[in-house]
Amino acid sequence: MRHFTNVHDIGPLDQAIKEALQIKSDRYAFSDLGRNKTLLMIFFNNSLRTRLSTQKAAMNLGMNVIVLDVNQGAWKLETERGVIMDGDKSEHLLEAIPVMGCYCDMIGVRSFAGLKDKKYDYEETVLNQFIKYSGKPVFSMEAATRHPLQSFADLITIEEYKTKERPKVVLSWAPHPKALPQAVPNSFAEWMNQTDYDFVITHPHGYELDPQFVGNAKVEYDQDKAFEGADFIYAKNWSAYADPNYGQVINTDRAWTVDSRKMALTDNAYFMHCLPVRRNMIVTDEVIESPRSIVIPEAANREISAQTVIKRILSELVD
Ligand code: AN0
Ligand code: CP
Repeated sequence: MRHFTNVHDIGPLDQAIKEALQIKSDRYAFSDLGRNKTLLMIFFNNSLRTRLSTQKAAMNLGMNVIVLDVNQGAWKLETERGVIMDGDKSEHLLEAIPVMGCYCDMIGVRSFAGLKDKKYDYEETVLNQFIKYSGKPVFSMEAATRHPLQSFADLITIEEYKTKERPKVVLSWAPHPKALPQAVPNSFAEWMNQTDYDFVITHPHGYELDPQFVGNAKVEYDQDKAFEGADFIYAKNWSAYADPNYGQVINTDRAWTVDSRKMALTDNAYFMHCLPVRRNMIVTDEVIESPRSIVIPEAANREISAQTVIKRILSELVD
């Protein structure tokens, strides 16, 4: 694997899960693989889990790690080509990217959707520039339309906790005061579509996701109905995808908050969320603190998904 930006880059999922579980059982087995190799992590947006888990994963493989928060200490970067740079941005991404590529063997990039220009976001303009101009393998640490390291960790978690061959997995929209990208739900749906789980998406009218990610999922507008018999509830807020409301908050109805009444409709489902989560907006204290909440083991698996991806990229590096 050279680049990792979506589910298709990782090949057969049963093999990827097997490899991930092997890594989890002995995470230092390949601690020489990354010797004298450097991972550069570039953050255009905030992070807690991705930053820590990816750095830990690289360290488990013996790598050196450099982290750059673009908005803290680096020059302000222009990302659009053709702009007359007479404003506050001192450097263009088209120089910054190949320079970054000089100092490392692979690059992880976090660059969220701007939520203003759907075409710019959905063409993955920033991530693709890293792939094109860095000269190095690139993996996504959440880009404009997907968060594949999260989705891979989610899949590993479901595989560990499922008690039925074909569990019912429900992705539920939940309210949030600020506009959030569609990357997490898009990506989760993309990965779930590659499994044979019974996969259902529920959200209010107006929150339809891009059909390329919805795939074969069943879309159910009645949240209670969607929750019936579920084995896993995966809650997430996202802003509207459909025009003319792209990137906007069109509903903050707290009737969609995941609470104990709704969880009682499920088949004793596990509760999942990628975190960070706003309590009593997305999910009540009671549900997230309940024994069926697996948000912490889910977050712990971020180290495992990152290590599997970095290990595969390292294995194919040509010196
Ligand atoms: C981000 C999002 O929704 O994409 C990151 C989630 C992993 N969340 C927030 O910005 C709160
Ligand atoms: N789930 C996740 O990616 O969290 P961070 O934004 O804290 O990295």
